[in-house]
Amino acid sequence: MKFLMTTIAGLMCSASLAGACEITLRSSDTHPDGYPTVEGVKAMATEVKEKTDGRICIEVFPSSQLGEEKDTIEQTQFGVIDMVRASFGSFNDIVPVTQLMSLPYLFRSVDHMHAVMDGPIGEEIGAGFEENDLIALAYYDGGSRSFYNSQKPITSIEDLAGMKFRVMQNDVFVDMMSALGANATPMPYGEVYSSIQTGVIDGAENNFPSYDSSGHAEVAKYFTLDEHLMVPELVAMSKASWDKLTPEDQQIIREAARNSAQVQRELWAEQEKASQEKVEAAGAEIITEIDKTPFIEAMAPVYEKYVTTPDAQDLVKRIQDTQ
Ligand code: GTR
Repeated sequence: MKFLMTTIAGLMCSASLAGACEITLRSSDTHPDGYPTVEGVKAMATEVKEKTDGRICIEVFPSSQLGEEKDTIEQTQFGVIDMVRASFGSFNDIVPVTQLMSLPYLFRSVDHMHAVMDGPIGEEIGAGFEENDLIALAYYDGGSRSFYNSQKPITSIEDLAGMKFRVMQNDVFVDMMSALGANATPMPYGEVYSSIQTGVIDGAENNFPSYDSSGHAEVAKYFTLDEHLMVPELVAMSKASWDKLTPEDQQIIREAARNSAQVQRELWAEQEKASQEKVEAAGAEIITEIDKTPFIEAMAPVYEKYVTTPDAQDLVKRIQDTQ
């Protein structure tokens, strides 16, 4: 008992030395603890805590504890949640320009995506979130997304005909599936595992770390590396929470978020490799020999539907021209 009292007194003392949290920002993520995006925001939290002498704390809620991605984005807009880390795909209905940024085969490679997002285009797009009550803080890596399913190895576009795939809840991805001759079933991430298991859908599409950590690899063992999507991922803050901060604290948060993107990208590169190895060892069949040309060509109607205004055409061209 005495030991316990001394320990508690010691803890209280060190807490007051470090400074108690005056502001606690709640941050949501769909992924579990240990996933690169969760660890990225935790690294940001450590830096913010240090630089504010413990005044500002960021508490990360992993595994969709605060809700599925689209709902948590809306809650962040309203200031119910302070921060969210989510894919651009989930922002499509809220921040229109993210639709263009989610177009299939828009980015040639992950390096191309980084060059675009880390340059003036990324700045411009980030600034656009503000009119939707969100502050874009940092772009994280989500690698490339490919199809996986429980039925058969897919080696060509023809193999997709009539199959049912879960996509994120947005129109671009539904249209992408139709253009490929398949059927899209939009649904939240958290419902995908059981939907594959019970045969409601044949499969889904994602990157290796998600395919692995969600357990989808257990129920859909055929993975085709067609890399149809490279979608930026974002750490965003509620404008309502942001506006309550002093300009100095805003600066600390912005910088810590940017620095955390470097941490996240390094963790991402390691996790991508580790997850691929893990799912392969567990029996997933990875089809790497795939001609992407027919997939890319099939996307013409999707581009025609979404890249309509001169501004949209200009943005897509600037992205394509970025080296
Ligand atoms: C993951 C992404 C999540 C979420 C998920 C999904 O790769 O990191 O933000 O978008 O995919 O498919 O819903």
